[in-house]
Amino acid sequence: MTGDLSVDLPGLPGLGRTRVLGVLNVTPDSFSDGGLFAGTEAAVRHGMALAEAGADIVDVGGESTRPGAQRVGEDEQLRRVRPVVTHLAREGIPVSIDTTRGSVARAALDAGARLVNDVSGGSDPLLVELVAESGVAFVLMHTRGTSADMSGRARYGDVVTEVAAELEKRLAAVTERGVRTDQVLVDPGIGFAKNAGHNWRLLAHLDQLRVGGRPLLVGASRKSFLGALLTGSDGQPRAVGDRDDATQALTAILAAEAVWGVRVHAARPAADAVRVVVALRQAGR
Ligand code: PMM
Repeated sequence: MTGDLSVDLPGLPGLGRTRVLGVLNVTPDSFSDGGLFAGTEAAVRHGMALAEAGADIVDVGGESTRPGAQRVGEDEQLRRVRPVVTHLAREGIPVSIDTTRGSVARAALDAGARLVNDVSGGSDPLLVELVAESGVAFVLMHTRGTSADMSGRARYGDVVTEVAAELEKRLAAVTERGVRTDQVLVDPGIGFAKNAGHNWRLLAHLDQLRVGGRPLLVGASRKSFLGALLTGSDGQPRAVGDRDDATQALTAILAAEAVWGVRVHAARPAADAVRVVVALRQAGR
């Protein structure tokens, strides 16, 4: 199965295997690693460690998107992410910028980022314009509403067909504004306006989510549906930091399904899982 693996994106030619995006949240409040890498120096060190551990791309974000999180102003986001992107890009590490704001994306591209990861699906016209003008690779993610109100919007008849239809609409909207289809990666937005059941359904039907024939990025790492699956004998969800084994299991499955990329907190187990899949695929030829 080649799936998304033969697809080239601008600035990110195909590797013939699933890519690992390492998460670098330069935030005090992200749900799994909030506060750990809030300072520039610690963030840069962690970004380099992610790359060394096998991340193909380091995804730098300056605003937590967890349900109910406060919005972060432009100046503060820039203060958080710009020096980190600059430093990592200078080290030759491919960087993506996780932002919904055009101004932040612009500063990150100027600082050397190669991919714009927008969890709002193109809500800021400035960001869409920038992506169109620059021709950079672009992650178009599915969500509904904002982090303040998305939990209440997790209502679907058939989640797979509705998410696919809404992604298609978003894809049409950004291509109408000048983004080329071949710049776009699509992402079902695991945990964004979805409950655990919705997330599992989407993961079980990824083939229907490659809208416009575009490759998939999936971010399931450490998310709460895994915590809920791994409930302990005390009835409590498994703690965030203890969900990497389940994340790794998913990575292996996603890599075997030939998704373009996985967005994960722990790079080494993900990179190892991808290598296992590659070895099996080669042995089966
Ligand atoms: N999830 C989070 C943040 N950014 N970007 C994409 N493309 N896909 C995701 O699923 C996604 C994302 C939230 O997770 P975090 O707080 O662990 O970064």
